Amino acid sequence: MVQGNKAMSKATESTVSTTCGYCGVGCRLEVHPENGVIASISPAMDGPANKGHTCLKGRFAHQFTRSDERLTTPLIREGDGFREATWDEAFERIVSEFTRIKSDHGPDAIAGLASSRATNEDCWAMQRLMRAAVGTNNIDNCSRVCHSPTSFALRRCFGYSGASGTFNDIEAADAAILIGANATDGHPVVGARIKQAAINGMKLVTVDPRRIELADYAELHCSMRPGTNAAVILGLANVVMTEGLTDEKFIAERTEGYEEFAALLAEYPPEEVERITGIPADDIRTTARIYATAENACLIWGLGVTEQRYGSEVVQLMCGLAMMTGKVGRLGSALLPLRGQNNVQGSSDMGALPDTYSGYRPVSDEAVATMFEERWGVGLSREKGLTIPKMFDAAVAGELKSMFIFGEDVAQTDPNTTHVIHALESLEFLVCQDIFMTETTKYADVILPASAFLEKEGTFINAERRIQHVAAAIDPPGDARTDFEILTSLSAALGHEMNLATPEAAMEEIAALTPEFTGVTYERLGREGLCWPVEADGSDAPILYEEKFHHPNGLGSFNALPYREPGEVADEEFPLILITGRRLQHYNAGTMTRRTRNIELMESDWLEIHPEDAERLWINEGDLVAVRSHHGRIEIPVRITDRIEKGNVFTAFHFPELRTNLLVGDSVEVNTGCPEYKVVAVDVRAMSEAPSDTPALVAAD
Ligand SMILES: Nc1nc2c(c(=O)[nH]1)N[C@H]1C(S)=C(S)[C@@H](COP(=O)(O)OP(=O)(O)OC[C@H]3O[C@@H](n4cnc5c(=O)[nH]c(N)nc54)[C@H](O)[C@@H]3O)O[C@H]1N2
Ligand SMILES: Nc1nc2c(c(=O)[nH]1)N[C@H]1C(S)=C(S)[C@@H](COP(=O)(O)OP(=O)(O)OC[C@H]3O[C@@H](n4cnc5c(=O)[nH]c(N)nc54)[C@H](O)[C@@H]3O)O[C@H]1N2
Ligand code: SF4
Ligand SMILES: [Mo]
Repeated sequence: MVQGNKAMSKATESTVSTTCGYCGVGCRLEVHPENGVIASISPAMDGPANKGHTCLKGRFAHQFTRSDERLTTPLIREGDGFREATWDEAFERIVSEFTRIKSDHGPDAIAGLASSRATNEDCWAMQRLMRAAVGTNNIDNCSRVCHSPTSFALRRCFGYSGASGTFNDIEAADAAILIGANATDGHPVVGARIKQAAINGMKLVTVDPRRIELADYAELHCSMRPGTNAAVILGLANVVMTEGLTDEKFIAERTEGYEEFAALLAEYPPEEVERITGIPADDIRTTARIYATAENACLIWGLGVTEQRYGSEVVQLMCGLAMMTGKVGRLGSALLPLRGQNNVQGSSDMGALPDTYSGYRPVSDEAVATMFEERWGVGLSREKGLTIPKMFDAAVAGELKSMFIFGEDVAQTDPNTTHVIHALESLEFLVCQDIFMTETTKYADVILPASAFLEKEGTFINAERRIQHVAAAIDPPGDARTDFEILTSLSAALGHEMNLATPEAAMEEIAALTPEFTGVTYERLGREGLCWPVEADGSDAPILYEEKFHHPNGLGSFNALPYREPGEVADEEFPLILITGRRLQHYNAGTMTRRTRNIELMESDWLEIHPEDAERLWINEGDLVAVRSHHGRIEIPVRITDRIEKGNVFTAFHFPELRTNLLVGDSVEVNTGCPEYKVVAVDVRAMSEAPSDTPALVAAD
């Protein structure tokens, strides 16, 4: 397969059409390699999500591919460091350790993480490796810490785990509510589409505790207390109900459970919602009217909704709001979760999850499990595996002995760094497969050098459920191999030969075993891609639920879920709420963007604080401050801005040296285990005033 890739990239020295490997927008790119390196990248004019545009990451952040710091050879731990090794040595080590751990403790003492940065075919191989070669359902991906609440809620209310429409709904909508998503930074090309639509007359309402850039283009910005989204949605639905703005026909013919939902709404009049959320009652009324009276309107959301203690409940309430107004199932009326990583939709669709096979079919489903057993020729576990937070707990408890972490930097990006590092240190054997050394690889026993998206073939699925082709433009550096080759050959070394010679063969298997992918072939994907479910004849589904929901009775379900307080609240000792999120210039762990010229645009991070809080705390612009939470302490310079509300502070998590996630605790979403990254009670002090010690921390625990 490596040879296949090499041959392919040499054969196409001119232009290679592919899909961006950063965010879930899924921009199509034209890559121009020259002499084996990437000379430039331009946007594909016919890219369905980007229509001739890109952001600064997709277009310019490719120099990381030729960074001197790329991993180019397998590494094996030796003392405090690593020594270079051959692929055979690295594989032998993994096989002998996995075999030992399996025979001593059983296969469930091993767990794997699949990379949502990698392709569907890579993630397919990874979940198959864990299930069939190792024998466990301990497999998860970063959707856990991201939009798993969205997936849970959409399946429960509507049936499918994915947006109900595409980004084309934005231009077709007369109104939109953007809640908990900072699209101009996180999904810049979609942010630009929302901006343009607003300029062209779409009525936009933004709901966010920060005055995000898109608030400047909105009809109304609702600034709210973090963690109170449920009350906001219940308030909007209350107004819709009391003002008679419901779509009675839609409710009667297409849904169930409305009576109970309506009964709950009576408890959330706008004045009560103002008390909980801080949004003026009249703004709740205005927002509800804008949404409900528009002929077509969209609900668009991000992590401000999901990375919360009750995130999956809020998404269910949003489904209720859409159904009671009949705003789902047609062009311009869509529910659009802005999925994060380039392939987080796909890695989950592929079944890189502890409880489901591809297409979200439970591992306990006898018929499904038997079908996989027949195809793969092995017995498969019917037991649900561990989610990411549970893996770390099990490692600390001594029950989980080994992890295989493929393309995730958990020691930087997962919450409560102290606990994560304790977990990684507790493992007997850790394998990492990445393109760079990371915070996580520091704890590895074996490191496998892999390839980035510009160096391999496969497919990604964007936030529109759109399956798009990914092509290799250059070769992997040194002895690095494609993720697909590593995973399939490691599986064979572990005794399970997958017989998947190429990523395309993997897609054939995915299509054969997964109803939503039945009609998918590389040829059919073409330049436009296909939005799953794809029928046998190749027809796809940009708009879901036109006639019925994907439930056995065809009905959408309302769920009556009350507002509940977030897991952490400010108190005397920790009087401010820290919100974490993203910056335009950098991407998640930052391993890639920090190794491009984006670093010149943003060298490090800062803490945003409101002018009145800064004054009260004797803090000036640029001062270094100490930020302390129940869980840890960091130091960071401040920027004073009135884009953040009094009482809140904000920073991102792209710079390992700042260690933001030391501050975040163990509070997770009730149904899915998604961390509550968005609400952390903290204390901020000028360094001169700050207690520098741990004693205060111990006392707080
Ligand atoms: N440049 C860049 N782009 C990225 C990424 C990146 O790291 N950098 N990462 C990618 C990934 S993995 C993801 S998941 C997406 C995430 O994209 P977004 O979902 O847009 O991500 P965030 O910036 O984390 O959070 C969004 C907003 O939620 C708001 N918020 C916080 N608490 C609340 C609340 O209680 N209620 C409401 N309504 N809002 C709240 C924050 O103020 C913030 O503006 O971005 C993807 N794109
Ligand atoms: N405080 C705070 N923390 C957060 C969040 C937040 O809002 N606040 N958001 C969370 C969210 S939504 C997410 S999704 C996570 C993301 O967290 P991660 O998934 O850890 O972050 P990434 O930087 O996207 O990528 C992980 C690793 O994949 C490697 N990689 C990239 N491409 C490839 C490839 O093709 N193959 C291989 N083998 N490796 C590759 C990169 O070098 C990197 O080390 O962070 C979470 N952390
Ligand atoms: S918007 Fe997202 S997919 Fe498009 S170029 Fe930027 S990072 Fe890539
Ligand atoms: Mo994410």
